[in-house]
Amino acid sequence: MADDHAAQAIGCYGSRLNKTSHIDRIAQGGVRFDNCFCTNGICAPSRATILTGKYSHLHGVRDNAHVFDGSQGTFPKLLQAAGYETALIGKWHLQSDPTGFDLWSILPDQGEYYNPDLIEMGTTRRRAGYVTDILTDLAVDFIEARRNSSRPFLLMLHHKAPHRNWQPAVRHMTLYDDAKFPEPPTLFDDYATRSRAAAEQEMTIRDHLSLESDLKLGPPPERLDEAQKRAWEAAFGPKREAFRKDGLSGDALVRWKYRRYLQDYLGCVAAVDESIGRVLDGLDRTGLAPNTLVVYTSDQGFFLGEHGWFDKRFMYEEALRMPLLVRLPGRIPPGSVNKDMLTNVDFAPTFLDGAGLKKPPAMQGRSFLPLATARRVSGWPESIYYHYYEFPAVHMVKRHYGVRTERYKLIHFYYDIDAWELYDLARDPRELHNVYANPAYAKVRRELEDELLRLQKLYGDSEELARRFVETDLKK
Ligand code: SGN
Ligand code: CA
Repeated sequence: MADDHAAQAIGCYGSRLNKTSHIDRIAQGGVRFDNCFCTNGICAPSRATILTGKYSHLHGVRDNAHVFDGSQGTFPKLLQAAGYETALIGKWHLQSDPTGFDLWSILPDQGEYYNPDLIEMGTTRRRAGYVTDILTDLAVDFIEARRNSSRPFLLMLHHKAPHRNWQPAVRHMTLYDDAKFPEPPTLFDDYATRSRAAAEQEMTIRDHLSLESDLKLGPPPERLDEAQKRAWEAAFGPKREAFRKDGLSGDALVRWKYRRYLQDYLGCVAAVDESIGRVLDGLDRTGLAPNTLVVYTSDQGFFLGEHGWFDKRFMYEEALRMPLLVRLPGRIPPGSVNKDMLTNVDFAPTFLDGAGLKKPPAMQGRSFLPLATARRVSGWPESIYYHYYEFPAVHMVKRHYGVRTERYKLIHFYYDIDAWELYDLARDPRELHNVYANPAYAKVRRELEDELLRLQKLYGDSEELARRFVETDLKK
């Protein structure tokens, strides 16, 4: 799993920005899911959902400030009980110590890109090098060690990259210096027709990226060693000089920021792609590949300039969609593509299914493995439910919940606002025209409102519960 890796920056999803030849190997050998969505688009809630197979209001991590209660049921615990050797390497972000793992090596909180600290089974130590490489070394060591074991295993490798503030490995610092990136048609979005939630966020490329740290016009971070600092200077120093000389402003400055943002974001992705190649090679070398379920995903999507934004959180497409590639030789036909609607709530039941285990009744999702082999699974859900809570907080994306079907999306923003948005994704894939008040959509709107209530009831969420959480969150 990567952190904040959008499908728009993955080759096999049709990226116009970069190539990811190693990540694509998973899709070539398995299935690419085109409609996988997160149910609450930030880090800790998504991770807790993946572990528990439950929505945020049930596992308790509704935003990044909540501490995960590690005594609850998770899929790693069930695999462990079934004899699996379980390991967790990388970003965790759930604040309590991991449970259900025989071995864990985690980054404290968000972790650092260069010379990061790792908490290894409770003991903190600093490791020299670049975070994506260090985590990959640990993962490959774990895979190599399986040669001497007859036990099945679970390995969760959770990269920090390409999370903000996008610091690439030394070897990738200038990788995109000559690249020209196509501009998203909505880079200069004016948010007309939408609720004020879209206009009032704080995550625009124009105003909310810092020149110093995000766009690296400042000095190298203290944490770098001397050689890393020299490489940093060599890569970013000339950009600082050019910036001073050019004196850009207005839209030209936005375009410059957009380009600098993508250069570093994609630079970070490049190391993640190499990492996946090394992990897949490790599985091949040890002979484990033919009998291993391999999954590549990200805790949520990300805006790469669409609507003028970076970051995620909104129920709009780029942030909502999770990349999801799954390989299981012998069970999933190579090169498949699936368009059913699934969510991160379905992950835990799927992983249990892959191991031949039944999901406990308390898990809310269902295994999507049958989707990879059958053209249609009868009774598969045709809509997904979303609920985002972290407000007021960094980036100021208002609380909202909603439903997405194959064609439509209905969103309700609440708390310091009471606003509805409705999108016809077939006519308006970029979500620029809110048709909630359009009489031509009255029937669609009623149907979606019913569907939203049905899903809230099904999953045990409600307007009233949302109001209660506002009170408890604000008291914190
Ligand atoms: C940090 C980032 C934010 C980001 C959150 C949550 N700022 O606060 O941009 O939205 O993490 O990200 S930074 O300047 O410190 O990078 S999450 O993926 O962990 O949910
Ligand atoms: Ca994230």
